[in-house]
Amino acid sequence: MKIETLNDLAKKLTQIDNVTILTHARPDGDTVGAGLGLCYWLRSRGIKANVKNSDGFPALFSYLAEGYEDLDFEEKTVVSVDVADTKLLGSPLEEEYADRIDICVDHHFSNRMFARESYVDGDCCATCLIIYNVIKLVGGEISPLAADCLYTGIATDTGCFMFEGTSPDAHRAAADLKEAGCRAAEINRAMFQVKSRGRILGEQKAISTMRFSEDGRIALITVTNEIIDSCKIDRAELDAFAGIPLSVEGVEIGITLKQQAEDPTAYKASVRTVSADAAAIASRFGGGGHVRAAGCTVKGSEKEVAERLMAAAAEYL
Ligand SMILES: [Mn+2]
Repeated sequence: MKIETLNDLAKKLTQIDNVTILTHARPDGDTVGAGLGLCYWLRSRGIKANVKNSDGFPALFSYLAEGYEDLDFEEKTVVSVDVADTKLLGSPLEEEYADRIDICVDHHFSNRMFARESYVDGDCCATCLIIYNVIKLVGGEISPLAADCLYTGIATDTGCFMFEGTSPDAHRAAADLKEAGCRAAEINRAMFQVKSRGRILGEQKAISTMRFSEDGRIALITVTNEIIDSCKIDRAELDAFAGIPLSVEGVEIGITLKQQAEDPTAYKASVRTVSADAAAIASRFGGGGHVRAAGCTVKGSEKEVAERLMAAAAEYL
């Protein structure tokens, strides 16, 4: 069943207790921020809540879990945040919870509506923004740590407020969260400025593979398994490589190929665009995504894959 309004969602989230909050595997700032932010807020209202992730919480987000400890209670309600499909829960949470999620809060249009009740706002920049809006609606206090959580999700899902879809609401929420005590500058530095040494070295090697076509309007880089292994890059850090080609002046379509560890003849392509339809390009190869950011997997030699993708992209300039 659909939860139609934010009001209805707020009502439900204030009437639950003994809550397990589920976040998606390979966690990002939005799922971790929404999970812990909601958890802290529920706890501040005397509601028992825990947050779970199949992969645990990455060190990158440990500042959001300062002082967090699981509470002991008999679970009554299961809520998922930023999870578009139960598959994304990963193992073991998928096996354990897939068929018994009570409330789903999400901002992906592609949400599979797997929960008993779902609130999905595909126009909202971040699940953290939905949680923030709920708290504002109920009129609750936001602790500095909860503010850190919600800010992190909004900042990361909007690419530090740089993506086209960043709404005025996202900026207003950020201002408000700053007033609530969030460490915006520190978070921005940790999320958007600091990189591991491996990542910097990997970027250097990946950039050296950059090739251009269509008078420099299309750029492509390849991150091979050799680069990933020799630079000891955490696979979680690889997502950020997708932005590199588009950072070159004059480039309108940027493509990043990632050789797959399990199958070296398969390349996962991330397509990023300034104004072209990235989803349309990716769908030519059986993939999909958003208008400015999409992905697909293509098999073949690196040269073949690169040439096929660049040729397809040229049709969308
Ligand atoms: Mn999200």
